[in-house]
Amino acid sequence: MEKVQETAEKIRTMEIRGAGRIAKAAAEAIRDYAAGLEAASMEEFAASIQEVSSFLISTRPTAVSLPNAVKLASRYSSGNVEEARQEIITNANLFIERADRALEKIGKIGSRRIQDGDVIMTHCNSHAALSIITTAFEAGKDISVIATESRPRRQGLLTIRHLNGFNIPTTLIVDSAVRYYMKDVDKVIVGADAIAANGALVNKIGTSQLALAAHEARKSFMVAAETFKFSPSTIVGNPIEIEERASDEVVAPSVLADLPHVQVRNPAFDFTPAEYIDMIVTDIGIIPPAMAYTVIKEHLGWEIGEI
Ligand code: RI2
Repeated sequence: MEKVQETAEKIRTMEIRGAGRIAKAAAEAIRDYAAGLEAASMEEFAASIQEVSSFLISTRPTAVSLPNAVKLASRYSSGNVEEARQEIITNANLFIERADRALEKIGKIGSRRIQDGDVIMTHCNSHAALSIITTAFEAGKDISVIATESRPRRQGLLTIRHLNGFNIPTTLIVDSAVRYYMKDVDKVIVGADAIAANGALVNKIGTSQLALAAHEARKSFMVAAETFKFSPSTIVGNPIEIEERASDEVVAPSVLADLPHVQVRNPAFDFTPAEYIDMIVTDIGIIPPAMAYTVIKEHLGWEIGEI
């Protein structure tokens, strides 16, 4: 349980972050917990797995990759403790392998849509979006990137470091400069924390303003998302909860001390409606947002949603 708590704390404090990495870390935590779990009966085993699963899922509310990973990794059908344990270890490992392969596939598929000379704008720090960009560059395409700072946690700084490591020419801008620079952009590529059954995207706060500006300027807006970022529970009517984080990420508490009439809001994500999305690059191919329901139902297995 100690290791599970450690992983949960790292996810909560965002030491482990990015929807894909959170998912992999949770699958690893479940696997290792199951491997060492001492249970006198199947009931005890099931109750402990259930408790740890709920605990991990409760760390951050928005990225659907987290409950999807936990549910896929912790599946078992056997009524025998040793067999169920082995099933969880196998399922968790399978999930982790598939997650790694998914990033490669997204990179390969998405990079075919990138052309020589493209200027790509990206937001926050998405490993899936970066996979497309770096794969295209490594294939010899002459591209450059405009990366947003992504206030308040400034994950854009991770993005510019990553791109610099690949020798990709990169410009860092503040979030409010997105529309100003859109005229120079050919394609916008962002990641996803969740995609709803209606094709709406949930991603880092500010994503929807990139989408609006791209739409206005007739620039292509691509989303890079593994299939485990699609939300089964939206099919059965559950809304995706937007995480609101502490105000001290935005402004130091001392600044607010003598401002009793001021409150700070700090939503971590926003919604981008499907109509602003040209394509979603997934590990099973490029799809229009209208196909989100099909991905959930036919590929992901929508029974993992809570009905
Ligand atoms: P990958 C991140 O959320 C960003 O919103 C990013 O676009 C998304 O996860 C997907 O990231 P946060 O954990 O899985 O920084 O593509 O709040 O890396």
